[in-house]
Amino acid sequence: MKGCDLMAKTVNAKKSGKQVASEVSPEVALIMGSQNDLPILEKSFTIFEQFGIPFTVRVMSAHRSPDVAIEFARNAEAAGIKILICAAGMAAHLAGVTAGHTILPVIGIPVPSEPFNGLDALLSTVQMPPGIPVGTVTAGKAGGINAALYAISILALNNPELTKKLKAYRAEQTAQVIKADQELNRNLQH
Ligand code: RP5
Repeated sequence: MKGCDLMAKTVNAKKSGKQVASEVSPEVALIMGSQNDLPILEKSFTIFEQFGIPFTVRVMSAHRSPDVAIEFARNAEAAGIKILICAAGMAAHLAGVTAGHTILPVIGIPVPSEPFNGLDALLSTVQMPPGIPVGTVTAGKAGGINAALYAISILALNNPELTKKLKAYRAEQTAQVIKADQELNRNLQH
């Protein structure tokens, strides 16, 4: 999957193994502060594709293109977006600035970078002043996965079909751990 091909495109659920452009309105907006943050958000793409959630992907910086980021946040609700996910590194203000311009839930993913390995982005994202919350997830690629799953759990509140898929996802995950445990013990006995 080439990130630049995806920028500013609305994509829908995986069909026949391919992401497809869609007329369906995106439910989730995935925003990254730099295209260098793409490897983190690609983890979210995979989860949303798996669950059939339409999403849009943008590169918008709170610092380098602040007007674009703010305009997007202001218009998101009217555009039918339900949740925004923001991935940014260093002095990561993208999620906070976005949250300041919309009442929609905003999930922040801190992106690790030199020299502080994401601690800077974590604190910048999570330490919001009272009144403007950002739901902050794990830094890095695990955060890409968890941000998507967290967004899906919010969307599932009003979507029984999605709830079913989420429960199946968890059950499969549990089955994999149990299988790994059994295999490990089988191997150790030999
Ligand atoms: C942040 O600054 C971006 O989210 C990125 O993680 C970091 C560095 O940006 P680049 O110099 O890699 O574009 O705004």
